Amino acid sequence: MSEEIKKNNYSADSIQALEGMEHVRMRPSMYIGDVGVRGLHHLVYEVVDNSIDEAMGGHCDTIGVAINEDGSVTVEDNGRGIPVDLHKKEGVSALEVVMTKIGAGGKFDKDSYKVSGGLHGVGVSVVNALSVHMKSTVFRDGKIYEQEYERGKAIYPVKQVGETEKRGTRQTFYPDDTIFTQTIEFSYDTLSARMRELSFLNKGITITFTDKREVDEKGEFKVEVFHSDEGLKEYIRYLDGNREPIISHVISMDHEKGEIPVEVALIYNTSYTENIFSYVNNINTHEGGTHLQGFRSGLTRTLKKYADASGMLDKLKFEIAGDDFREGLTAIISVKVAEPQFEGQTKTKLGNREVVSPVSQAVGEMLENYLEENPNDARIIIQKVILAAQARHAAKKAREMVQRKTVMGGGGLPGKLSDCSEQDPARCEVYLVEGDSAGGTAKQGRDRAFQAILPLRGKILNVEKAMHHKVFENEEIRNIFTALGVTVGTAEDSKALNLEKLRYHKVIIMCDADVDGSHISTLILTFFFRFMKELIEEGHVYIAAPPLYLVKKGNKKEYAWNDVQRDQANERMGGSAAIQRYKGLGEMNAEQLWETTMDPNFRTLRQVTIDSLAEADRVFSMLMGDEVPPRREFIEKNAVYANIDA
Ligand code: 0RA
Repeated sequence: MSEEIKKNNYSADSIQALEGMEHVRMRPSMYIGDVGVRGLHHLVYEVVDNSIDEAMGGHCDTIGVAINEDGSVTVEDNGRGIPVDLHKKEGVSALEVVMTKIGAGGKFDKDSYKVSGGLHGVGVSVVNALSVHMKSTVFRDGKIYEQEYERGKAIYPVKQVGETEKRGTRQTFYPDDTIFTQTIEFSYDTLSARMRELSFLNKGITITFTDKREVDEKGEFKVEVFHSDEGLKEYIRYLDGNREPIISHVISMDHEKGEIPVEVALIYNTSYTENIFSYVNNINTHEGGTHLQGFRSGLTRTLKKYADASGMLDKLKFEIAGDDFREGLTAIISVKVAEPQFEGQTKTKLGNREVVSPVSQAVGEMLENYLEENPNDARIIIQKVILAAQARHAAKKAREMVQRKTVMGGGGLPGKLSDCSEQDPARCEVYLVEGDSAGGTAKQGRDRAFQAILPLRGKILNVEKAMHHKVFENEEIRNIFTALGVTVGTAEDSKALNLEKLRYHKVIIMCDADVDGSHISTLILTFFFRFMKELIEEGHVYIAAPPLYLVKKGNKKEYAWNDVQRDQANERMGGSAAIQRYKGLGEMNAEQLWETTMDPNFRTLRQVTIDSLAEADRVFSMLMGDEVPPRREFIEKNAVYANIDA
């Protein structure tokens, strides 16, 4: 055993095989959350996390991530390389212990800057257990070592395969399709968004992301290089690129206070949206927690103090509330916590109390300095806060109107809603349908036992550009709230959505399969994302997929959802079938709409999911905001299915 390893307290019991690899394969969701698309991508994050840890410890600066030709993934870093010498207790190499024993990774290197935890940090052995094949290559002490595994079991002991000047670790794995039965295909966009996010969260590291599955016209792979020298400051500029700032700089800070490294960046823009993204150990904490609490209290306290001293609030007739300080605010908070406690429904809420005050203090100091040095910006911010308070009073009135009219208030359901007869929300679904005429067809075609129809008039309000009270005053939007039976505001949080009375567990957006239709779906999705995010996060939102073509010959008919299917259907019918292109839902009769788009046995529903809140925010602000060029570019790039679920 080497000196280094002894120094790191690499003793017999420091590696504990907590659970067997068999257990991982039996209960994969316990380790990676689920075995769907999300869990699949989680494998990559797990492996990359280890390299990020190595980089944060100051041992490497470059990470390569590649989707290979065969669909496997390779992650490589230029760190110290995982040790390969003998592990006394286990009688095999340290590498083999890390790769094949559950729970070994975390306790491995006490000196290193290790912060992984929570959702991630289950260890690379979990990835190994869930892969049909995995190969580790270590470049260390001038030598190249290799070991391969099948479904988590080493197929030979670590062997030296050559010499090298390089240092580092390379991991290649091919996910097990008997575990990931839904798909083992990695999404370029999902991985690329995460690598970008990681590069902003860990400034100075270079992450190269390559997709080798296909080549472009020039015969080259798709490659992106992510590197950020300014970290969160740059991240804010990226996120808010499609919004108009009202102050001259991104306000930011990066320091360790006490034991807890805190990084914060923020800006104010002309929008009415509060956009705070919080991270703990590079994990997006959707549900917030103590770091967010610290941020809010630091922000409110400091701005309030400044505003009071400025005299700008003197003639004000109403109270300023915490929310008012956050309208038009985009902020990112990133903390690193050694032993994070994650709470909440999705285990994405930080519970560590000791985090509150260091974050609050750091934010306070940062803001105080900025306001002092930029009095003009300070005035602009306070003015915005006052306007927000005014608007909030108006919005509150409008919202109370909606509440009074919701089911519980006895105001009844919207007149346009054709409800279903089933009472159990878990079995009920509602179709939000573009236009009254398609709504009529859907009403005839549906199974009224469990399917409700709510027709929406033309283009619903673009909430991205509207003040909040306008949103709650809008009739279509009020109908959606009332029909769904959800309300805004809980005892804990005035803006949280109350889903307890949700009347349908599937909310299905059904629009024409054309540009207008996709615009309308996007408007509805934007509304859900900004005002009913929990509805999406809980998996209740779906998009229906009406067919594009009807292919018909004699008494044979087939529907097609794309040109390939159309041509195949035509061929099956001998090549001379009549082809009808549906220009909208309106061209289908009730029976056709049922058969293709509403019958649970045949329809395709696309569930709307959010990989990254930050990326989704950016996409919505771009699609629905003022700037035209980036929107056009996005739509051209995503021509067939604009990837709105980011
Ligand atoms: C513990 C000890 C040492 C290296 C690592 C962990 C290590 C792990 C990973 C995982 C991915 N890339 C990695 N790079 C390094 C070695 C300590 C030493 O050499 O002194």
